[in-house]
Amino acid sequence: MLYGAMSIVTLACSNSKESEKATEVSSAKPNIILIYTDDVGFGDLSVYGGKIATPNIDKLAADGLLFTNAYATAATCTPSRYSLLTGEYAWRAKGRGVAPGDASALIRPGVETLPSVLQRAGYRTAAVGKWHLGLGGDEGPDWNGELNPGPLEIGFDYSFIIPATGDRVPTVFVEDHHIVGLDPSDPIEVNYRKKIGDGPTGKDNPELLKMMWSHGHNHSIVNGVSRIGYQTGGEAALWRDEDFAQTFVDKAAAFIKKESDKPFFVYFSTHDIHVPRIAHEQFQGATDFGPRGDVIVQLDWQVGELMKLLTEQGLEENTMVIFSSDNGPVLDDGYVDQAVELKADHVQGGGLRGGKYSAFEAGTRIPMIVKWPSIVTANSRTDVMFSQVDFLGSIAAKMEIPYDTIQAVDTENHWGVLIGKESTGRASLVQEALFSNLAYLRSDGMKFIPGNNGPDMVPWGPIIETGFAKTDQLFDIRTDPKELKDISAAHPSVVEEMKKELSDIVNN
Ligand code: NG6
Ligand code: CA
Repeated sequence: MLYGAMSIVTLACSNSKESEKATEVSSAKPNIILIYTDDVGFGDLSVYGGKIATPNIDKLAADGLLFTNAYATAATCTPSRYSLLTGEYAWRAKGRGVAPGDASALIRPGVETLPSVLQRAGYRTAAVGKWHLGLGGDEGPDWNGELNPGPLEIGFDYSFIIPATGDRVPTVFVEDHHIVGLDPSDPIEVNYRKKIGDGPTGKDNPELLKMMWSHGHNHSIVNGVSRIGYQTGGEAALWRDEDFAQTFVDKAAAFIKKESDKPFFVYFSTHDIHVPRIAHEQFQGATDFGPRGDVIVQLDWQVGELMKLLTEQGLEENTMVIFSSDNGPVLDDGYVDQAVELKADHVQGGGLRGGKYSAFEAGTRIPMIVKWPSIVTANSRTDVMFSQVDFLGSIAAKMEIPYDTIQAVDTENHWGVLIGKESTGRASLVQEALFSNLAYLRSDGMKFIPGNNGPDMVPWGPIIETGFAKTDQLFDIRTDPKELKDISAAHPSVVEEMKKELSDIVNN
């Protein structure tokens, strides 16, 4: 199903006196849970036309507001997360592309962040799940010592994370400043340049794998899966991929139960549906779509568990739940998990062109739902353009908390759009694709992809068009939502205008 061509905001009306009263009582400082999923495409959820049933996520939409023109800032994880948390486009400095698992902290103490704004508003804040924004100072992470700086130094009161993604070493959980369950007599060592220790690798010992690699991902084997990077030691601390979902739900639940006498913010960053797609045993085989289907079902289960908790704790009415994804979808992203073979009629990008890594729409247009029963109209829908870089500015404005506008230079206040009460959003946004190439989209539907020398297909395994061409491209995504017709030759003045606008933003 393709929503791109819709042009009016449709908001169901239910403005009773009752709901206005509730608004006054509860709207000042709602709890906020941001469920930030990984690689979930615009068409991956059943509420967006996906073939795999996601009843709990669909229920969020039935209870809240569904976005059809919401965007991550980038088509990969690290830059999207960087921008979401800081309110600054990641491409403004080098070194903010997909981070290796031993990267230093990309967001340093003192930098303005969404959680630090919320701390100043009196919130208790937690980061649970995938991090992928680096840990430690310039010398890199001290895995056997204190992992500092990390989430706690940039606005989170509590963190329980995996350092990067499931496909990268070290394969351990980190709680606050330390690896969980590390035995000091068996220190862990990590190396991204050369093999260390005498453990098996995916390259040399494929017979030990429960899921074969397809490209990259053939270094150290942990839990029957080979990863990117080499690792040795730390045996007692090594994770089981199957346990991610339950572990994250438990950690978030414990935080919420402990902190619910104050407003709280939980950045619940699921590993699903990133590779390796190893669902818990209870979800394995849940659909006919293979491991990618399993982890979509597991993702939906996590949403259901969190919503159940809110209801049990009496927190549902005044908790704003935001559900979104960090970038678009990919099928084969490095493991042989039959995502391509079993896809059948599921259209992960919802009919948009491209996918993860791409400058085309499927790279950054992502699912987004906001549920907040006391404020947001149930079963409503908006096609107003929204960028995740605006969470900071919007929430800060709502809380009336000043923030560092020099650092958080790209964020704007679109609170009204976020809660479905405003039909004008930002005028334009920048989309970061592979190799930091940029595309530029205006709210009038004009999309400009500057000419560049990048490859036209992602140059390793995934069969995805990058959207790059040697010459400038122009699309009108209102009339051509699949970006099939480059109209740059017919509209040279629009190309020039947009080139100038993009250059002004880049040089700001
Ligand atoms: C790529 C990995 C891919 C994934 C991606 C980051 C290879 C061949 N591919 O380099 O598997 O890890 O990085 O994904 O190594 S992201 O969602 O975290 O940005
Ligand atoms: Ca991602």
